[in-house]
Amino acid sequence: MDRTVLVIKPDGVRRNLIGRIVQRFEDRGFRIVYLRMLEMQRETAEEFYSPHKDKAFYPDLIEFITSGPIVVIILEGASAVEVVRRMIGSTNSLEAPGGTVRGDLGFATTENVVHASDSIESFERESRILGLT
Ligand code: 3AN
Repeated sequence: MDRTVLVIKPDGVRRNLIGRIVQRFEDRGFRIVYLRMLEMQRETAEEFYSPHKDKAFYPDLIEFITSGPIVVIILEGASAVEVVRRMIGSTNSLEAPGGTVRGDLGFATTENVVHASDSIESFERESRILGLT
């Protein structure tokens, strides 16, 4: 069994989508092994998104992710990283296919409802930064 980090971003929380998002992953067969609502501190956000620090959208991204509560979840299941990435859809919600979280619930790129680890290494890195391990 693999594990992955799923984050419901501030737009998802503000729009009262927590239940519906979590439901999708439970319905698919994932087990929730950790779930917590928290506010990401600026320092944590900067470390979390450090791979993007030279991108033009980085300041907006930091502003956005620290703009309100988020929900941090660890999901466990077969090929969790790959399957959850497929279930959230592409970064730009407008291009994400129907049936994915972003395709069904999102309409922007920075404010794209959820984050999920894109590799086992990212899962380990994000777990460490978020203080989950
Ligand atoms: P993903 O979340 O699909 O793995 P990443 O890791 O490439 O996407 O980007 C991290 C976050 O940065 C995205 N979730 C999104 O909020 C924001 N982002 C990525 N690319 C762009 C972009 N071209 N314009 C605005 N925001 C972006």
